[in-house]
Amino acid sequence: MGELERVDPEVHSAIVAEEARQRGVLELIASENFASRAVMEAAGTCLTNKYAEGYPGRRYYGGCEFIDLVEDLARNRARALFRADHANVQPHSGTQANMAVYFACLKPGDAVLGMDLAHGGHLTHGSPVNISGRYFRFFSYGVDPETEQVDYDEVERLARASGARLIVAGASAYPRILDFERFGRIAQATGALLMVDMAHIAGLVAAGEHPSPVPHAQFVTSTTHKTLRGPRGGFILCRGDWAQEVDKAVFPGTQGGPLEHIIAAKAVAFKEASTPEFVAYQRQVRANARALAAALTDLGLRLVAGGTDTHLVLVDLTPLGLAGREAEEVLERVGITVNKNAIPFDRRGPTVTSGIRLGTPAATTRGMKEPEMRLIAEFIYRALARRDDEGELRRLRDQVRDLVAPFPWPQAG
Ligand code: DSN
Repeated sequence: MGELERVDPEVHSAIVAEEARQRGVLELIASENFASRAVMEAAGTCLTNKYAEGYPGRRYYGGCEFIDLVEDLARNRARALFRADHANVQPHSGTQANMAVYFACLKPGDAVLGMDLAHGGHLTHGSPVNISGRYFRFFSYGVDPETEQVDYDEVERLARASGARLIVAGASAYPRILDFERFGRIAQATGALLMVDMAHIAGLVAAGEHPSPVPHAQFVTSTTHKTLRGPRGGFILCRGDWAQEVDKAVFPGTQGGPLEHIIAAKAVAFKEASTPEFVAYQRQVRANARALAAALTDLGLRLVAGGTDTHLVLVDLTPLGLAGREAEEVLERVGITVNKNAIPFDRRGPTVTSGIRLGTPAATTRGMKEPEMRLIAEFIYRALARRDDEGELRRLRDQVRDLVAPFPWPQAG
């Protein structure tokens, strides 16, 4: 019996059950992944015991010799991986990273232009229910109704009309390449700063599978746990002339003690992301998303923006007469985990939605390739089209179990 099981059997059994769930289902949530054993080991260490407010060499606590080593490794690896002037690896999450950049370069009430959450943006890009939308005057751009892709002329028009001090680019449900070079030109032409939130695509960027925002933006924020496949957390890259402001905005501006065990795990993830194996993995993530998109389209489903260039696919369920919430529930019953997601110009609210978002990072980590993607598309279609047929749903649950069983779960000890 392990120590956790002895001390706290309730937490232990919930963790064991969650592990069985992760192993036994097909994980298609676009923002999830399976971190490696090495990342998990680093996260579960004595570094959790240490207070280290401040930065390497300038801490408010004694005993930081080894903590400094770890944080320097993480910072230097992040800078090298993304070819950035400066990295801050302390943000506890993507939201914290975004808040710190706002705190570094804006005053309350400043005008900011970000992507509409309902068109694929993120809560922290100015949603009225988020602190970003409460403290700053956010204006939103969306996608073109025809192409369902960002209309850059419209972004430029809105940037001028709003007098935005900051433009925020980046999305959580946008399946096409974002043109960061164009965003950079718009920011320059309108006198705005540019922040790119690359949380979803950071792994693709690291591997050269998506153009990098770093040369075009003063600030790049990210999480570490999505395509990048590290521990749950965030980080910020910025130009050298913003380094001090960004560091001050993270600590003491918006956070206290950094989570050094998680920073150690981030360092491991940045190291893993600089290997040829990681580049091959990201290539397969995209190839799988394209295969999934093509198979879903062949089965008659409509995809937002006509397909994908990235790791995710957004399915419009309107032609099936189905809401996203219902589809998420049906798919969960057959062992396929997805999330309901608004589609552009959605007529349903955010807790119901007309779409589902599918992503390939986790399934690709388990080793799945194009043939599995074609099967997955067929399973999804059958589950949605025959959602009232209990026998078919039972058969599909067995087929999903058989599909995932031979693919190793990377965290197996
Ligand atoms: N909640 C994340 C996602 O699922 O995309 C973004 O923060």
